[in-house]
Amino acid sequence: MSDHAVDSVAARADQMKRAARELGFDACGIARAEAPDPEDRLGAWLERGYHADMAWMARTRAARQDPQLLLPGAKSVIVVARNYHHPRPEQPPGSGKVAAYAWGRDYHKVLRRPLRALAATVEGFEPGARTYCRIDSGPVLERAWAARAGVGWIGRNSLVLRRDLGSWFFLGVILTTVELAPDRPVEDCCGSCRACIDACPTRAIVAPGVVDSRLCISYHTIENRGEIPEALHAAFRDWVFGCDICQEVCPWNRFAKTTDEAAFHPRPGVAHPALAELAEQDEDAFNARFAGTPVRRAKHGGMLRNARIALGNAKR
Ligand code: B12
Repeated sequence: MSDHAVDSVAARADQMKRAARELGFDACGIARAEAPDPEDRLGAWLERGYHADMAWMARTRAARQDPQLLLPGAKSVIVVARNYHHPRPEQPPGSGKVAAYAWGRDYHKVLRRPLRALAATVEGFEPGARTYCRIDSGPVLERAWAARAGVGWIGRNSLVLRRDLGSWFFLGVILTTVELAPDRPVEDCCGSCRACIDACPTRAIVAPGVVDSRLCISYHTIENRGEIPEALHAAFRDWVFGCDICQEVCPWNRFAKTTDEAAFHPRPGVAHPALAELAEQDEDAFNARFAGTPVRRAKHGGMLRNARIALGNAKR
């Protein structure tokens, strides 16, 4: 490769990072589009059944591990992070808790446009350049890419962490056929801390960085479309959608700053819905209350189930 080519891959990478900042992203890093998971951690996770009933995780295994299946000719992977942190509002008595990522407008919708605009920047570098963009909606190992791109390190709770933001951020990924200078992974700063492992009330973090979804409150309250095993009910406490315990206890989250994206600020009635009301709410009321937020993913029936468990816990 000539010096000029090296310069241009570095200059293009810098330009991408500037564009990402201008579009409101809090961090941006670049990785080579190599196999993201050579140790087959995803395979081991699936073989142990840690994906619970998320059959789509098993179905898309090959694509998650090979970027060439998603974008033939891919050379680089651009990873962005967007802070969604906002302090938890005061919890009224008799209410349940919704995970912070779901308090505002759905992040898929908020971040789609800026991610597309960032993709347009890289497409402008070369005639015929192609991109594949996803935010939590494609068969992409977003956290493995984020670690490779130096956007953060993978914490014991399995979340990507940064010294400046903690873990309260969404990830977005762009695969591209354009070559860009890659970044280096950052140092793992968890040290000997095991606060998240010890705080999880269902012991869902079965090894550092490994979550068994069959035990995870987040999985059951968001993704599980069936019954929640009774043995787990008490540990769910007042969580009715998602769970933030393994993030709330993380010392790095003390450094989190409130997001400047107003769309992620808590909407009235979303962070702490009244349990008695939620457990009786009809489908129209559910849809109206949570319109445009990620909470819709649990569906009306799922939220009734979750609210009844939390109501039972409140009476214990
Ligand atoms: C399936 C899924 C879930 C499942 C399973 C969670 C899990 N830990 O795997 C459930 C429903 C439980 C879940 C819950 C949550 N999720 Co989720 N989830 C996903 C999804 C769609 C796939 C994750 C996945 O591939 N899991 C399978 C395992 C095997 O992969 P992995 O944990 O990513 O691990 C890989 C690498 O991290 C690597 N690895 C692991 N350890 C190490 C160590 C080293 C040193 C290295 C180099 C690599 C490495 O190995 C694995 C394979 O490569 C991603 C979006 C995406 N497409 O990636 C969002 C995503 C991971 N979720 C996200 C969020 C916000 C959450 C919740 C916080 C929501 C909430 N408040 O309730 C919780 C957190 C619970 C937790 N501790 O994980 C964010 C995380 C952002 C961040 N800062 O990390 C993501 C990235 C979505 C997004 N675009 O923002 N989630």
